Amino acid sequence: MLNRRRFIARSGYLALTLADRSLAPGRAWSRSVMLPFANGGRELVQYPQKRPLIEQTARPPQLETPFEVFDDGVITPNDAFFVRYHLAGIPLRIDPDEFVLEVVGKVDHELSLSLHDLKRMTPLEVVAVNECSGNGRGFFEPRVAGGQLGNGAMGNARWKGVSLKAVLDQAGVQAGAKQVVFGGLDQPALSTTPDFAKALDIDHARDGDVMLAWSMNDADLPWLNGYPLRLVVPGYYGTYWVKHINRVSVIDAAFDSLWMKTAYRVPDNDCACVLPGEKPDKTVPIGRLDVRSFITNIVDGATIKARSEVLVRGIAFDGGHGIKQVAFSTDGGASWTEARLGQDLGKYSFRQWQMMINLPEGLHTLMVRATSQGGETQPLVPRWNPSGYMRNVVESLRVRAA
Ligand SMILES: Nc1nc2c(c(=O)[nH]1)N[C@H]1C(S)=C(S)[C@@H](COP(=O)(O)O)O[C@H]1N2
Ligand SMILES: [Mo]
Repeated sequence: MLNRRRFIARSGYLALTLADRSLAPGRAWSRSVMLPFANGGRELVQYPQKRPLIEQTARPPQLETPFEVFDDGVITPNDAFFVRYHLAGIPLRIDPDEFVLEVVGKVDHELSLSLHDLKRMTPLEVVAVNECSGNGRGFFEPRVAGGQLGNGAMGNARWKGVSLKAVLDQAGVQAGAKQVVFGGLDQPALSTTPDFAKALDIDHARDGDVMLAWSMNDADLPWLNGYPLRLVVPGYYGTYWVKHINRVSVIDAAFDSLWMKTAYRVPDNDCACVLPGEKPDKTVPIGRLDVRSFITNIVDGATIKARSEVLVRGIAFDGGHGIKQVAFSTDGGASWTEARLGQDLGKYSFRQWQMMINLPEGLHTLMVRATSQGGETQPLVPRWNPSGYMRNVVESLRVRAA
């Protein structure tokens, strides 16, 4: 079934062949899913190194994780991890022995580092959530333009690499440096489209947490998640996590590009929101993940056993303070009980929680609401912005106890 999309790995040389899927014959495992909003029908498709995932677009491949995966464990498996690209020209051949990362710009010594060079430096590991800014965009009311994602454009992994600070220190950042710009191997299909590049302020780039990662969950990065090297920006939206990164450029001005100045901006206010349908006066680049929580083992509309102990569990995360509390309601938010938190894998990770409930026969609304160590909590009413970013309204599910 993968003969049209082959993954070739031999003697250290890797190449990915993605089929022209419009010509592909029917797929044996062909299944589809219905995301819970209008026009939510999606196909499941299988790419190299991936299990069947929800197809958002084919060119470039954009794949969403089926939500039930988040109930399997606190770490998202590599083959289930979502995939987001902007440009159709994704790299199809990469030789890890030839690959180099260039460090250029306002530095004392420009560097050209091989994977081997990077792997000789002091390694760093972190468990961190990568979430797309538009995760859950399909639920916005009124609807907004952009990928109509369910809640599967997120994942939690153990990343291993080297701190960006160590690499910048080796290059010697010069006085007057303002930002660091990151570029990857993917390219626009048309020369009129700007190349995908993102920037961080110099202090953020040197905070010791931002890293150049070659490993995800103790394996090489999957091709579609940025093989052989990607930026990991713990606590920040996925847009900054540049994949196939091969260029780090230190500049003495604010980076002027579509991807910083036009796209990935949110209203410049405390809620990053405006009244539904309105336009913000002023915007800023999107930053840290807002706090969220999900029920993972029960779906909306499910029937559960009445008058018996039923286990409910899920995940919570935020932009790097760590989860302080997860509150659970079985009466539509009238009263709340604290859930039990699972193992702490660090402040950037998903945190599992669980709760026992016991409900009489009838219809009930279950709600979950997380609070971070920074005191941030989820709103009960959805916030809205024209790009459909940062959704974090309290999730609620209706169940029938019988
Ligand atoms: N090179 C490159 N890196 C990229 C992107 C891209 O289009 N090209 N998209 C970004 C966005 S918007 C997101 S949400 C994350 C998604 O990471 P993933 O595909 O590994 O899940 O990658 C980021 N890094
Ligand atoms: Mo994204």
